[in-house]
Formats: sequence, structure tokens, C-alpha cells
Amino acid sequence: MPEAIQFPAGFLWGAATSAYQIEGAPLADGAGPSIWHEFAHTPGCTRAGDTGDRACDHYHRYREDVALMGALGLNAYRFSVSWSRIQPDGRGAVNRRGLGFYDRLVDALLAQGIQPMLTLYHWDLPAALDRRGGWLNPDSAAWFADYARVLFRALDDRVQHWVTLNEPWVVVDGGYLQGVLAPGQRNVFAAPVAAHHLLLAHAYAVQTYRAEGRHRIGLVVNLEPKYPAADTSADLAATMRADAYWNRYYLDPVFLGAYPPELAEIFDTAWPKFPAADLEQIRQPLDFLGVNYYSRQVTRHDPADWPLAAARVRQPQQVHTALDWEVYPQGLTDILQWVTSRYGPLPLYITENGAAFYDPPQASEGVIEDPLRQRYLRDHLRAAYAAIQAGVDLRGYFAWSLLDNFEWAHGYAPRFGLVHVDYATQQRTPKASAHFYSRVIASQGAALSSITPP
Ligand code: IFM
Repeated sequence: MPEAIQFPAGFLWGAATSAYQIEGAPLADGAGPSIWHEFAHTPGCTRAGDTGDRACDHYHRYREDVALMGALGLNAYRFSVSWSRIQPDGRGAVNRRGLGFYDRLVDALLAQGIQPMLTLYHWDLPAALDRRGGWLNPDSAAWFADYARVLFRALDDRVQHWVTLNEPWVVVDGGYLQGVLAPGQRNVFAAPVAAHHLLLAHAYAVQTYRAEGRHRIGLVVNLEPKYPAADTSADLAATMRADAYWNRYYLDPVFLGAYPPELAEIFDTAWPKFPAADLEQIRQPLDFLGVNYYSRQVTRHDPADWPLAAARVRQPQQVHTALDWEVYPQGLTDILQWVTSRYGPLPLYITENGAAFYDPPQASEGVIEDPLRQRYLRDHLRAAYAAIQAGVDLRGYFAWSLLDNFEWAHGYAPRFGLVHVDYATQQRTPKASAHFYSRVIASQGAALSSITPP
């Protein structure tokens, strides 16, 4: 166990959410529908037909939620903006009432001493743009930059951390390759095109920010370290393919100006020839990188797996979350060190980390014990600290998530929140893990050495 933990001064202690997962009221005040509104309202797409229509009603209760963050001692909050609240048709006219919501949210955060980290795109593309092909349309990068400019002009006087895209890997894998997330396409020829346009959209937004903004902008990726199941050439090659697809697909173009060579092998005839000028453009210097970390993958060669021929080997001796994700804190240290060594020493944030567990029933009124989540938090924060000690320039940690919320195709069943939400009454109750996190924050991490969750 590490001793005398003390995170650096200025470290951001936050929690993260996203618009469609918590806001509710998706069509309020002139907003247009998003692809997630349409996907969730299509029978069979989400568990039990759950939708984000009400979610945590954060659109109406944001002041209460910000007060809760203040009470827990957070000094940062990562949230996303719903594009179709700002531009109901995805392009052109700006809806001032939609913008007003985020304007008030930012002011409320700053009044509590909480730094906003704003994500421009967390999966909820305006449905009107999907009608035009969505991320498959080469104009999508310019649409995104225009939308981003509206927000830079409105909020950069108060927002110091901007994120272009959240987890482009999930957007493409779930939305265009496997068809399990909006917009629900399952097309191996479409997926690499959508990925390329997302990367261009990211780059155009960064370029726009350099002209309009005066703070910091970065990208958020989900990373999952890959370890070979056995020291055989087949498993080692499978591990490299999985690593290329999950971890290097977006980072290599952004930082090195080239796609990983394994992608042409994985996509085979579906892999297009991309213009060299696009890759030059995608390589825009960033102010920081956000890493979302949940688990690792022990990988073996498996010809039945599509498209990687690389399967996950379950580790039965390990704790798994309610979504069956292996809990593996060491992977967080490993992946942060890997990013630093492969892409250079750049400021990093852990922009998401957390776990869905089945919380035990409330023992008494207002008390929700969640020992597994407390332990998860403790062990991952220790792993983050180990990365700092190993030389990683880690500037902050955002727990996923502040509130229990809409977990996409899984609906409301998995609960990731530090704060329990009773969806019938919308009552918020901080779980024991929230109180634990509070103590960690108040002691700048020192409590991680001494507090042992049950
Ligand atoms: O809920 C999601 C979030 O929207 C993106 N990252 C992973 C989380 C847990 O699945």
C-alpha cells in the first residue's frame, strides 16, 4: 500500500456526467431531437424501452445538483452539451434558450468554486444531421466546428477546459459497426469512414478554438490495456490487433499523424485510402488528453471473434462489476504510463473512472452502503497516484458518475452514481462512496492511505 499519499496542489477532483444520460426534457425550450432520442424511442433498442425523457431531471434540478457537488467538496465537474439544444437542426440558427441552460449551469458551478470541463460531443448527434448521413457525411467536420464556435464564443470567458469528443471509439464501434448504440448501423464499410470524419471534426474544432479561445482544449478517449493470455505468437498478434483497434486507432492519428498499420488488416477490403492531407490536419497539438478507464482485456487469438479475431479471456478469480467488467486498478497505472511514453509527456486527466454495482438495500433511512464502489474508488485513486509517482503528468480525476443515470442501451439498470437517484421521486442520496470521496478530497488524497473501506 502506498504511504503518505498527497496529490499535487491544483489537482482537479471532479465527477463526470453527460447530457442525454442525466438532463431529461430532451425537447424542452426549442431543442431538436438527437439520435439518442430516436434510438431510445425505437422498440427493442434499449433495455425495457428505457429512454432519456426524464433521466435525472437535471435540466430542472441543476441548482440542487451543483449544491450537492459543493457539499461533497468537488472542485471540478465534467459535463456535456446537447448539440440539438444549441442548434435544433444541427446547423444554422442558434437556439438561445438552449444555450441559456448551459450558461446558467456554468455560472452556478463557478459560484460554488467548481471548475467546469465542457465536452462538446458525448454521442447525441442532432437527428437532423443523421438524416444527412451523420458522421458519414464529409461535411460533418465543418458542422461540428460551427457548433463548437457558438459555444466557444458564449462560454470561453468562463470555461477553462474544453473537450471535443467523448470516446470516438464507442461512437464508431457501437453506433456504426456493431449497431448496439445510436444511430444503430452495422456496417463494416461505414465504420472507418465515420471514425475518420470524427477525427477531422475534432481537428476542425481544435483549429477553431485556436482562433477563438484562450484556455485549453483536448480529446477524451476510452483506453483499455491489452495483455496476452499466453506467450504465443498467435496471442501476441491478437493482443496487438486489439490494442491497435481500441487504444491506438484515435491517438496515433492525433499525435503521430498516421493510423496504426493493423487497421488495414482488421478492416481488410473495407479500409479506405485516406488522403495524406487529412492526416496532417488531424494532427493538431492538444493542451491535454482525457483518459476514461474502466477495465483491461486479457486477450487470446480467436478466429470466431469479429472483426479482430481477438477475444477477451474472463478472469474468474477477479471481482467483476454489474456489467461484468473486470476490476483491475493496475491497468490504470499501466495505461497512463503507456500514453506518456508513446505520445510524450502531456497533461493528462482521468476523465472517467467508476463502476456499476448492485447496491445493497438501504439499511436505514438515508444511508446507502456501497462497499464495492468505495473499494473500487480507493484502489483506482491509489493506482492514479502510483502513475504520478512514476512521472505521469496527471492533473485531475473525474469519477463516473456523479449520479445514477441512463446507461445507454442498458437503460437505468446499472447504477454508476456516487449519488443514488430514486427515479420515481428524483430524490438524491449520496452513497457511502460519495462520503468516502469527500474525505479523500478534503485530505488531498491522504485519506487513501489510512481509510480502509469495508
Ligand atoms: O456511461 C458511460 C459514459 O457515457 C461513457 N463512458 C463509459 C460510461 C459507462 O459505461
